[in-house]
Amino acid sequence: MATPGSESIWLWLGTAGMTLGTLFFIARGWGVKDEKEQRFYIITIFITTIASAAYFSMATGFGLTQVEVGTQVLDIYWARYADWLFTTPLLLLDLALLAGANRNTIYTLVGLDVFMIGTGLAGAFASSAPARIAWWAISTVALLFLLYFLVEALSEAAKTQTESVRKLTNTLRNMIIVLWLAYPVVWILGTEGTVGFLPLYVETAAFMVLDLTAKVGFGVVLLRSHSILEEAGQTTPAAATAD
Ligand SMILES: *C/C=C(C)/C=C/C=C(C)/C=C/C1=C(C)CCCC1(C)C
Repeated sequence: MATPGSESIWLWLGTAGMTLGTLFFIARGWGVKDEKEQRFYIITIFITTIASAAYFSMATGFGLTQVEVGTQVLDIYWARYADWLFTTPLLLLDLALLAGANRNTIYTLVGLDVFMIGTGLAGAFASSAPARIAWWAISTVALLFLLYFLVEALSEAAKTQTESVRKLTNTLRNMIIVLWLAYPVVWILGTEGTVGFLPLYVETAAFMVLDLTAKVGFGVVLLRSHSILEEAGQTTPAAATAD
């Protein structure tokens, strides 16, 4: 446990943003009776709830530790990984359920994702710069496999869905591709990569904007229409007869 520096402003903003997002989703989901639609609300509310607790822990210093790498002492916000370990699989679950993906697809996505966050965490704690970069590379390869699989498997699954569900699936999938690819870039250029191209202040702001967009932004887009979510998982008549 250590004391956050001036970057704490971004962590408090992150806490506030995730909390407001959670309250918004709860209010919006309050009267939802359809069981299928409720799943998306439950998952998304957990995502922002976990993130708001993680941000609070970072803002108050509980989620911060220091790691020695050679002569450098790095400020590492370990609570990010605790957050991501749960929230990234839940984001993938939201999308997979929308696309109507089967269990094997879901397990593969979640497996790759947990491996990616786990190896990223190892990189954050490794005590030599080459080891940190090696872990980063391993984690980034996992991300690339994950995104490839996401495109392949979800497009296939979404074929059986209605037009509006398919469109929403594609929008959310594209959000994931663009936003998630930015994380390893911020990481390697920031404190964790030891080159310190991005100071901790800037890095913390960048992760905060990414986290809010990838969680609250994602949730707003996903939960925008009640009717689309009710349609999710109902195969279209054309698809039902196709095989
Ligand atoms: C809400 C939080 C989200 C969507 C977090 C996503 C995080 C990643 C895609 C992180 C990826 C990483 C790598 C690919 C390599 C370096 C370490 C990580 C964990 C930053």
